[in-house]
Amino acid sequence: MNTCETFPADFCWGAATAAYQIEGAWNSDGRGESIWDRFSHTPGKVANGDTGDIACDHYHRWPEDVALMAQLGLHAYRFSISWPRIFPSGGGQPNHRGLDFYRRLIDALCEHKIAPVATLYHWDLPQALQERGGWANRDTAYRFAEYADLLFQHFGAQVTHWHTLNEPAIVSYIGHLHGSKAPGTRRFWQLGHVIHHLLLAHGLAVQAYRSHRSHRSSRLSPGIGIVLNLRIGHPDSADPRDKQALDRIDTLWNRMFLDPLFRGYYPEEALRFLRQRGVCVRPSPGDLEIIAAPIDLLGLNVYTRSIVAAARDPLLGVRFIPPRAPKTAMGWEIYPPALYETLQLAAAYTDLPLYIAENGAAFNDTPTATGAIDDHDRIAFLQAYLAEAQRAIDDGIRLKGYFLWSLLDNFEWEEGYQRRFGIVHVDFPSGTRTLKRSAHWYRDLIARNGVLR
Ligand code: IFM
Repeated sequence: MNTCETFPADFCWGAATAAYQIEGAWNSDGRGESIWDRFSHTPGKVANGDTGDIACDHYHRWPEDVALMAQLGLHAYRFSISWPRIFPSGGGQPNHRGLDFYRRLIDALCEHKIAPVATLYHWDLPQALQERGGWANRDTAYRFAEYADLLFQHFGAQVTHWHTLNEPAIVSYIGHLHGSKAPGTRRFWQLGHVIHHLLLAHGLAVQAYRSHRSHRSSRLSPGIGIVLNLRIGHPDSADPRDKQALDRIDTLWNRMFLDPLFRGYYPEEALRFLRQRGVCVRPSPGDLEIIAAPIDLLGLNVYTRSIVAAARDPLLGVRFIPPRAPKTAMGWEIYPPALYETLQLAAAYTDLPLYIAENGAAFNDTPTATGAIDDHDRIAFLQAYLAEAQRAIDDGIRLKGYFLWSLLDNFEWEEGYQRRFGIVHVDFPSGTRTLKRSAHWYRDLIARNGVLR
């Protein structure tokens, strides 16, 4: 007989998306160009030459998407706001047609009693700001604070949670060092400025939020935080050099963000390592106090873990070993304890309410002859990760909610449309949405507030 493992009565069940990945309408209603438009329009950057020009056409189909969310019984919806829709050239006069779009979306969510959870920066910097140095330029942090301030003024009464940045480590290391994501630069020497200005932007936005807040009550108590993708790693072997490589990754990827946010300093080992390679992190007086100002919640994105070995790589001196265990279509190892270990790492830094802001998997979903999508592999993945969420709650970790990535199949960055993370299938040529089996499973899970085992 099945047993049902229930979650706390006030647990929040949601789903997540991001503007560039679903909206499309890339040049409609006054929207400016973003670094992702520029990147995806550059031949060779994205698989199959895919772009976010149309994506899921959510910009036009949002009423249908909100209806789907209501059908699933979501308590909350995590979406991101496209900065170039609001400030087409990064600053100056706001674009009212952009604000109107989010006004309509947020109103509709509220009408359906779905709490809006808005991310301010999910990677789509206005290209105009990139041309002035992007995140390597300190001024971008101030432009971000102005943008955030405007959104708090417009939507502060309805948006329950604000996330300042999504995954600043990806923006820093993959966008500015590895170069496989926009803006696609490989300027190691700029890395320290990029990381610091992202964190400063976060802190300045928190300051702006505190200066005018007004909120309705909902299942979520209102607040602001940041979303990190901490890297859970294990060494490839017992060789102490592999352990050292793992520690380096932990310092550069995790502690480089956690320490300034929660302790008010950058980790000395990271600063030394970067300095030896000509990378400087130069906070101005008062910056670290701004960055470490109290927040209300912490979001965590969890997918996999990394197996790390020492390598002769001149930059970081590490190598990521391909998984030997089962993996998703992204090539990422299916490793459910990553969810527990991530929460544990976060809880060592803070006793704030924690949210899984993204968790999910891409698989090669194939519709049956009748068009149904029986994504048992995704359901098994989610079930195993949610068991770890339950374990964390049982162990006293303050996990308050879970956002499944993703509501819809969407534009998976440099992988284009070939990777499907949605619990709702999107037929990209026509835009037709079809609930996968996992969507029905998630709806039932939400209704009973627990996982059947
Ligand atoms: O699609 C992305 C999302 O934009 C950020 N977190 C990871 C997801 C899967 O790669």
